[in-house]
Amino acid sequence: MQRLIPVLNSDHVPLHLISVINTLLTAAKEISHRLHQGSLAGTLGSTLDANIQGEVQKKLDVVSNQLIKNMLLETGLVHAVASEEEDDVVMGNPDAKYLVAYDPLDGSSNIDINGAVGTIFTILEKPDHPAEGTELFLQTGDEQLAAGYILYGPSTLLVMTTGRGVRVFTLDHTVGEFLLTVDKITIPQDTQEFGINMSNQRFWLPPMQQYIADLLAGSTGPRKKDFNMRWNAAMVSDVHRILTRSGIFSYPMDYKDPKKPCKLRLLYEAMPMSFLMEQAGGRSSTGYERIMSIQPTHIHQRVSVIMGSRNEVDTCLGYFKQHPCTRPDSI
Ligand code: AFP
Repeated sequence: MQRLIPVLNSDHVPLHLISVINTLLTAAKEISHRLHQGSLAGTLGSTLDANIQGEVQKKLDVVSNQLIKNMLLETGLVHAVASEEEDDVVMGNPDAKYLVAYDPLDGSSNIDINGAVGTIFTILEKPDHPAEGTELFLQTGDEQLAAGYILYGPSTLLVMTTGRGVRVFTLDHTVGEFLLTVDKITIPQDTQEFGINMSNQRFWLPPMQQYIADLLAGSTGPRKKDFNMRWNAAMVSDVHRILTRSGIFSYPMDYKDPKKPCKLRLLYEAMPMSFLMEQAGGRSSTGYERIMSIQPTHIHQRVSVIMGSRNEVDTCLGYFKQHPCTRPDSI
């Protein structure tokens, strides 16, 4: 099986970009080890602090964030990093050209129940025009150079793209190398499986309520086929299921907390996952627009997410067209 570096070389990925990706994976190997140690590593449980998102930080959120940030900045190849766990952008080498935005431990509410969690990352280039701080990262998803996630499950997987399709690498713990195990992912265009947090159903916009109601009606309803549901409460795990066997995943905007109508973050969750979805032949939308086209206005901006098998996402988007409701400003 091929190791990561020769594969990225064959994809004509610049050497310094390969180094940045490899550094992320060095941090990921340490995170994987600490997760698999569980209680023995003394890093389960929560801290007494909350991040800028207002979420209580798990001890491993903090540890993972520090590991990734420090290792990336030590390379001298990174101009700045943005993280779910950092209020602001952290500047690196002013002469370097790569920007890295990441969610160090997505799904961290699963840590204490031994559930799957992951690291999500996207790599951008410092813009040609003068820009500082958060402005550096305000680029559309189409500007991404590379994106992916490391899924810490029964096996530790790297799923990534540099714009030439989606590949899967599996960590061989015996030699500490990520080895190519899937050369190219193509998502089936149709599906019978959906992922959404049903407890928010009464807060969704009417088009999403109607779309999901028709899925639940199954073969007795307008879709004339039954659907299965899965919800892992970790985007990395739900997205990996879709990349592996089809599906549609959504965390739509809802009126549960008017101050926070959307949950998922655009820069370091929705954008990288949308890059993977489109590279694998899928679709990714807010319900009103392609996520990869959105011009971010803030590094912690949230967005409504509907992504997965192309034909199923198009069917869902049809409900937003058929049931026009006033488009909320927030999505
Ligand atoms: P945490 O990292 O706080 O566990 O949140 C994970 C997440 O951002 C995303 O990975 C999941 O799809 C979504 O939240 C789950 O949200 P609910 O807990 O509301 O289902």
